[in-house]
Amino acid sequence: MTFEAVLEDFTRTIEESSARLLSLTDAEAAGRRAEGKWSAKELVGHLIDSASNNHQRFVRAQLSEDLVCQGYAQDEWVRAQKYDAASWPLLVNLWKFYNLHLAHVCRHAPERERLRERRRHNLHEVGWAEVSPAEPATLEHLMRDYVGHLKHHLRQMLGEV
Ligand code: NI
Repeated sequence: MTFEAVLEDFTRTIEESSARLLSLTDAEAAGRRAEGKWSAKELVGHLIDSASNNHQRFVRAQLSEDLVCQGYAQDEWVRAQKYDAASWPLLVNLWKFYNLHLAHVCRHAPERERLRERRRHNLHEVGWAEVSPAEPATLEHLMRDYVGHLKHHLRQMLGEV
């Protein structure tokens, strides 16, 4: 898939999924599918954390030589922010508009930065899909990986997206 097609799909996914998520009631979104699993509120919270961390990465990568990114302890982040006690429409809308901005950031990253090969990276540690530390990585790779992770969690919540 071309990068342009990835971004079109990303934008359509944000619009369609946010509408479907907003049709859940607050109680439905707070309910757990299984003991120890995240509720929909916590999953969207996790996606907000992913958006905010990757926002930093997408911008910082354009201003630095390497692609060494800070990680975050995802379960602790979800717990610390009490996503279960947050308003469902607020969470979904925050997720939606944050991601529409990220689509804008991805679309406008200069191609030379987006495709520049970076020998020093830690995508094998912070990325969602497997990447070899021995191979150079690009910012586009990180952006595609971000969208892949987002769609993976939406499938958990909504089925096929
Ligand atoms: Ni995740």
